[in-house]
Amino acid sequence: MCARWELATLLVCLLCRWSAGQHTSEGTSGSSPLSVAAPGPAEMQDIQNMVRRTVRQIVSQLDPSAEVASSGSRTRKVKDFTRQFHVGTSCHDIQLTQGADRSGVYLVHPANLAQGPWKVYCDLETEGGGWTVFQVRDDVEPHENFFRNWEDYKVGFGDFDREFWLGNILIWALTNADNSTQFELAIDLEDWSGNKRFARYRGFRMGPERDAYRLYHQNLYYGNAGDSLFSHNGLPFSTFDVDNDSRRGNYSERSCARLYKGAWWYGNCHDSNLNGWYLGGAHRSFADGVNWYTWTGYQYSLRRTQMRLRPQSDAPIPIGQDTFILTGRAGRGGDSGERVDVPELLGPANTLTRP
Ligand SMILES: [Ca+2]
Repeated sequence: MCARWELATLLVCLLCRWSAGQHTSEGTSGSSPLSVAAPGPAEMQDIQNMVRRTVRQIVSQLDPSAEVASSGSRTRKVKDFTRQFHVGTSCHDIQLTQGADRSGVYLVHPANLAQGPWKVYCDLETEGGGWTVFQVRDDVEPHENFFRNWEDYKVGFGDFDREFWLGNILIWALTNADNSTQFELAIDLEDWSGNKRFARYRGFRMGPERDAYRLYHQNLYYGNAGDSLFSHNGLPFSTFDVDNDSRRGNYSERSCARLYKGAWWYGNCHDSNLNGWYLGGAHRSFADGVNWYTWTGYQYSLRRTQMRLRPQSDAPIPIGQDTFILTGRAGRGGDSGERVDVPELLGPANTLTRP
C-alpha cells in the first residue's frame, strides 16, 4: 500500500511540476510560437481537480478497498450493527438503553411511524454520540446524484458508505416523535485544504409533508462556519419538480432547485445549498455547488458535509439578540399519538433505509 501511495504521490508531483513548469516558462518567455495562453486561476483549479480525480482513479484501481481516511478513497468505512443490537426508537435510544458505543448502521423504528424498522447511520462517538446522520457529501467514487425529485428526497437515497440523504419522512419522524423533545442540529463542513468548520442549531425539526417538510430551528448558537441557515428558517422544502420557494419569474427562472441544482429549504434563493452539485472546489458557475455562503461563498463546492441530529441537552439555551424561535407545536405530526402510515417507505424506491 505504501509503495502504491508513493507511486501516486510521485505522479502528483510530476503533474504539478509539469503544470507549474508550463505556467512559468510561458510567463517568462512568452514569445515562443508554440506556447499557449497561461492558465488563469479557474483553469488551474480545473487542472488540480483533474489531477485529483486521476490519482483517485489510479489508487482505487490499485486498491479496491481504499477508504475515505486517505485521499483517493472510494467509500467510507461503515460498520453494520443491525444484527448485534435490537431495534430502538432512535440512535440516542440505542446508545442509552443498549449501551451501543460504536458508530455504524442500526435499526430504528420511530414511535410515530406505522411501518418499520428502518436502517439509519448512527454516530455514537462524536461529542457523546446519540446522533442520527441524515446527510453526507464526501469525496467518494462514484458520487451520488443529489439532483433528485420530491419522492426521492421523501424516501431517501444513496449509500451509507458513500453519500446519502436519509429521507424527509424519517427526518420528520425522528424530530417529531413526541412533543417535548427538542433536537440539536450539527452541520460539519470541510474544504479541499482540510479546513473544517461547523454550525450548531437548537430546536431543530422538520414539518410533516403537509407542511412541505418545512425547516424549523432556533438561531445559530454555536459555530465557526457562519450562519448560512438563518434565512432558511421556517421555509418549506423544494425540489426541481415541487417548487415551494418564494422566487417568481418565468418558467426557467422561477425554481431555485432548478437554477441551483439542489433540493433545499429555498426562499429566493439560498445562503446554503448542501444538496447542490458536487463540483469539487472552486467553480465558475454561480451558487449551484455544495455551497455554504458564509464560509466559502457561492463559487466553492465543499469536499465534505454532514448533517446530524440528536436530542439536545437540557442546558439553558443562550438566546441572544435577533434570535428567532420557530419551534411551536403547529404542524407536529405526533400530536394525536397516532402512527402515521407511510407506505412509500415500503416501495422499491427505498434502497437506503429498508432492512
Ligand atoms: Ca418559485
